[in-house]
Amino acid sequence: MTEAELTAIRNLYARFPERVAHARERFGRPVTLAEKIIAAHLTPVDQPWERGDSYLDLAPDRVAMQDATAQMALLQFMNAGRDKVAVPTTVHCDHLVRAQNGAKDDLLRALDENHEVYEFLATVSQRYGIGFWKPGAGIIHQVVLENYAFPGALIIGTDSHTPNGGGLGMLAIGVGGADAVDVMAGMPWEVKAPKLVGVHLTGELRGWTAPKDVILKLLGILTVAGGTNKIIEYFGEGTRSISCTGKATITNMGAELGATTSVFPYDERMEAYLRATRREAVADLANQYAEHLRADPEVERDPERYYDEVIEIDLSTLEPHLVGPHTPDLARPISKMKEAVAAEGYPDDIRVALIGSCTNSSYEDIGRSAHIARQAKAAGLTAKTPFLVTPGSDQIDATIRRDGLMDELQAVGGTVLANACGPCIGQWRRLDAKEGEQNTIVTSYNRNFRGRNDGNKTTLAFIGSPEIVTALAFAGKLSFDPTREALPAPDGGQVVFEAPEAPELPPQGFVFEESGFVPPPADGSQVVVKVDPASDRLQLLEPFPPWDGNDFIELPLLLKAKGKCTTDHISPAGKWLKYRGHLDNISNNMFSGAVNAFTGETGRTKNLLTGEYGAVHEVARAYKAAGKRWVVVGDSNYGEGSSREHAAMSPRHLGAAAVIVRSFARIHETNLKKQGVLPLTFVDPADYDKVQEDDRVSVLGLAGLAPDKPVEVELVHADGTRDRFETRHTLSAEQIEWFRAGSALNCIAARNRK
Ligand code: MIC
Ligand code: SF4
Repeated sequence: MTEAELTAIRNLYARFPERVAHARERFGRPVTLAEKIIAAHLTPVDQPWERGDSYLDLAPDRVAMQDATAQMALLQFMNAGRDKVAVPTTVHCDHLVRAQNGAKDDLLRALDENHEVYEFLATVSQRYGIGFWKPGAGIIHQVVLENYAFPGALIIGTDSHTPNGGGLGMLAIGVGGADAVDVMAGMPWEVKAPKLVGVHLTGELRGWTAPKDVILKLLGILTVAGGTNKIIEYFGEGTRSISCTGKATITNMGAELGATTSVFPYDERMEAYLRATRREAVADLANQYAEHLRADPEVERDPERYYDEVIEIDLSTLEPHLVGPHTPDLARPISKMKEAVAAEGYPDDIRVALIGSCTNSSYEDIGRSAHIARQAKAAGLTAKTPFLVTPGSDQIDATIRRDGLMDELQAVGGTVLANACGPCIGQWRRLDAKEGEQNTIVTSYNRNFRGRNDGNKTTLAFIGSPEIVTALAFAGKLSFDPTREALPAPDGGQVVFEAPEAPELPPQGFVFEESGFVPPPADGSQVVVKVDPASDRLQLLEPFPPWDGNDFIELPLLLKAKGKCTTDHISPAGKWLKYRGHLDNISNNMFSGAVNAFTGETGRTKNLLTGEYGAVHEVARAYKAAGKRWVVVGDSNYGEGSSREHAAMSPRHLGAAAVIVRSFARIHETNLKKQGVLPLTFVDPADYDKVQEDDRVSVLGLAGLAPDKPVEVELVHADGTRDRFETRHTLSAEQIEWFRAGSALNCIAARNRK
């Protein structure tokens, strides 16, 4: 930690007492933790703040970006007309490493395959004053937790699991690249004032039950849309029974609720983590300001008065859970898994078990898994399935190696992968299952959308805690309940696993690994940013054209998507991650995972000019070539999942004028706004059913587009009949300017030119 970083923390803390007092005064009541942190970051201090209604302008303390999203963010930033980033910023190379043979080989191959992209990210970072974490150094969220997160902070990150930092008592929020560009360009960050959900944790975590089970349980209660535009604030004595990294698992996966972010109150477990990660000075400061880093005491006594919604979870009776397949909110306790396997016909044989990822690779997680492995080895068992381990960072990796935990996992058949995203994001060269083959895998990751891990839409992925996944690897059966059942041992006896136990922090301290970090030079103005004009991986951006001032009249319907349409459906990752810096090339994946509501087919649609069916991106390109823009219609929680703005930029690039859905996920809706695409929601969700395959769509009254004013949409059906209905938008006055200018970036660039 540098002196400048410590000074910034000191200055922020010094603001807390006054800002918090001001917030109490304005609301005329005690305030919650999230409210305190927001109050300390408002810019200006006095602005309208109605939960669920106003837009807040905030000043984040820092920006973090991972390689797959940083490319597009930084290509945009280069057009913003700035010389240097306005706030501390880091880039982390984690998503582009493919998992195949194990850490060493995989990393070498990644350095070779992605050479050009890493070179771009390294030079653009140097040029604009950004810290650069090299490939292999770790996954963004783990590295941020170890180095930059601190209680009371506000950071934004171009990755939906940025809320991982909430485990250390901060508001860490996932955003699209264009939001990061605003902040790096010195502008405030804008967000809809979130509603607050209070989650009251009582009792104590113990035995097999892990922090992961808290969030899996909550997903079952709130579902994948239940957190949209809300902050999940945990409170109650149960919070103290969860380690800092365990809290981070819970807040990380709060992204799966669609929540703006999640946060825990500052406590001694966080203090211990700060000290263990060599940030004693931050721990001392946090202790000094501790009362501001927790909700006011009245909040816990009468939570209904302060939160929009309160949920109770008793940790003492919470069972380990497994969720899936295909969605993280299909939750059930492990004791009900046998029934689910029988009733749903899930393949019972587990083909691969995977632990780690940004969500679950703490010292404690690996220690608890190693405890299971140790017991298995003593009984003569080895893993029945391939067992893949992804450490979250170099620091964790080096520490668990030193302490022998890695050896224990390898001794029972574990393969250690690079400290990177790998199989979690489809960067997995899986050789044991064929495309189209139904099969079961278990992971301790956070997402399990179709095709997510191995690109195979018929793989069923179930998510559980690392210790449960490890135990399942020895059974090889999804229906096995390690908390109650025994496994046959080679000596003819039976093995019953004891509940896992492990220290939350390494007794001998962490091994510090900083060789992966390149700080920016004091003056980067002479650094040349490398982008080869002939590259197929990087492409400089052209500004999108401004709105022409006319209504959208009878635009072809490109696609009506049915059911779940996540960003993985709109712009899949896996093999496509390669093109994250090349807008035209990546656009060839556009909507390739979306289900066509008329045909049930995936990734194909009718070209209304020719009547023929084709890949959605091809049809879009045909419209573009014919000088036509187009409209997409979608279902509920459209754009759930990733922060990748490619899911908005590709549509914009190929001609999207408007996207009309039943409801949006937060980050994706903002991404569409940023890129100048109109995001509209049906006022009456039943109007979705009026949309027919050959429709032309008009969006009317755009000259009068104003905040909170509904927008009229007309469908012109093939037989000439019409349907008219109202849609809503959530654009603020400023966001309407983005639409008019063609994108938010066009607005910033125009301002910086003045
Ligand atoms: C994810 O977990 O889906 C990712 C890959 O980390 C994404 C970011 C991306 O698509 O690059 C996310 O969560 O935002
Ligand atoms: Fe990487 Fe997976 Fe974490 Fe996303 S969820 S940052 S892909 S490890």
